[in-house]
Amino acid sequence: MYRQVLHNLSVACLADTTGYGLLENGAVVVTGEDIAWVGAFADLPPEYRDAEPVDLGGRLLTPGLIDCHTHLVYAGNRAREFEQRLEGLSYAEIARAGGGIMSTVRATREASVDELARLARPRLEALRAEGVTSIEIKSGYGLERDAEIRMLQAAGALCAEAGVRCQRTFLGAHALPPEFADCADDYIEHVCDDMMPAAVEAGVVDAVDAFCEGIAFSVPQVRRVFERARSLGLPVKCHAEQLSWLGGAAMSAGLGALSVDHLEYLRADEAPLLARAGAVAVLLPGAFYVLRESQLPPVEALRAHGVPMALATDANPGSSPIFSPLAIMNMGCTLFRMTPLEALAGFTIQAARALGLADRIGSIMPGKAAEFALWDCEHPSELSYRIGFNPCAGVFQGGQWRWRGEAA
Ligand code: DI6
Ligand code: FE
Repeated sequence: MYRQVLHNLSVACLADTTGYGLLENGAVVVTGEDIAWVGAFADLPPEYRDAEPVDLGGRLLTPGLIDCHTHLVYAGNRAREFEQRLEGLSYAEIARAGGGIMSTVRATREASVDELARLARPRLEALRAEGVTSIEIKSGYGLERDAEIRMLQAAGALCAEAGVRCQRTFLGAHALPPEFADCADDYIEHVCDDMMPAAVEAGVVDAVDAFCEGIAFSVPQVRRVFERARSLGLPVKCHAEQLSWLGGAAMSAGLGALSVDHLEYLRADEAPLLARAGAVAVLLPGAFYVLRESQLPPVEALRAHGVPMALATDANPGSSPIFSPLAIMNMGCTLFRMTPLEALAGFTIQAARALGLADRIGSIMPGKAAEFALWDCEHPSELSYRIGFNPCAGVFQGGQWRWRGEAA
């Protein structure tokens, strides 16, 4: 099998979350698509001395970034709503008036799989230009069986064509569609008994999510969705305590959720419960920033109790029209007081845990997939430091380099 030794580089291994695991004058041996060895170049074992040398010019190598919470596939445009919020309407008021998520739903229902993939392609390219090699993409703008399936088909096709690792998440319980106005329980039954099994049958679902919120679904409704998902053998994750406290995070963690996401209104005394359940807290400072939220997630309590904290873009047309993981890392530090190490871990090893894929991706260790981002940086703290400057030189995935700026 083809073997290469990447050398003349610093490596931030992120093998655990206590430090960057920085190796100066490091080397990484790649066999096919897997990492075979990592260490100081001076210690390269004799059996790898005939591997093809690849000189990386003294740059910094990190695990490929993992964006573990996105709504990347959608049609339509919500810039007008951005203006309305600036004129004084709240996100929840716009949603209640039939705008917000429902406005994206109307456009998404009209779009074919090809059209959805075409619209999402430049968004995925923006993420990849900043080092993303794995992404989670949710449905949730179809809110009817076939439109939800089309969204997930588009997500899969888009990522397959780009060579990006993808987790597809069924988010049928994202908002109440107009066909079920005032009948939320009936819609939840439809999600559980028709939409979810059909999407699973179509082979497009890797996980199930729900929006547990006053403007969306209650804790008992989300519990029904998750119990159905578990009965189909699917992992669950939850949009919880974003705009208010309902207790969705604790309920989800109790059902073994991979992650609970947003969490601005999580109570500090719930952190031990998340820690015990092993749920990852996925923090989304982009939505916090765009919605001009003032309630901070209880980061200190999460840290103190050892709850793994991931970061993600939440890329979506409403609350987080942000396609820059580096900007999100900066926001994690500036707005949420995370450290640059927590921010990088949040986009690598902790994000891998949030997807249930930590045995395969998220750190540079022998046996894991060889999926890297290469940076013109001297130190990993630089990745959280700037806004609007992209030092990514390229990504390595599927056994090959994609240099930034080179045609795909
Ligand atoms: N919370 C969010 O921030 C996104 N979905 C959700 O449940 C927003 C989706 C949108 O506004 O289109
Ligand atoms: Fe979201």
